[in-house]
Amino acid sequence: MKKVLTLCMIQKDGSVLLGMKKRGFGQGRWNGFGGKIQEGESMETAAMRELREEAGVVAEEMEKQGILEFEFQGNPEILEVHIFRVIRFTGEPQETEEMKPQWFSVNEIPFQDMWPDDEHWFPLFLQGKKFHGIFVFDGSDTILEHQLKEVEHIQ
Ligand code: 6U4
Repeated sequence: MKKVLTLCMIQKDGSVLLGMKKRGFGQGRWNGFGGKIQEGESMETAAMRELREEAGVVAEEMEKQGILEFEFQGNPEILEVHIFRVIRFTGEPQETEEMKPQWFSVNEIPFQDMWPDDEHWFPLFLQGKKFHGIFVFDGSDTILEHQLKEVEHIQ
């Protein structure tokens, strides 16, 4: 059983926009913006909608940069998260019901208050590299095993 999710990341002038998730999955952690795909949406349209709903930002150009699979021990459902880099956008980030957005310098990413996998793949993301990864979690704080590799192309 696979559940496909989107995750939008914005990097601009040496900073990355993250949102403090106020509710739902990943509550209390800084993260990119994204979520589930609704009926009739393409993955990219879904990613853009979530970015607008959660951060008040309209993406004008995006590029897929990574695919990560997450498995939680004891749970047959696998999350497949497609990570998009937002290349151009309009609008100022705004706090919404779901997220409190904030810019972080690339040297001060708050990894201790993020999903534990982020520390692994952020360096590739920040360098503009494309990547695939698999992370197996025990609960939401412990990574039991992982694989991460740089790839030439993302499907
Ligand atoms: P709704 O439908 O709003 O109740 P919610 O529980 O808020 O859903 P969802 O499913 O919309 O969450 O989005 C979860 C978001 O978290 C997606 O953008 C993917 C992202 N995500 C999930 N696991 C992650 C992980 N291990 N590391 C990471 N992002 C993750 O950086």
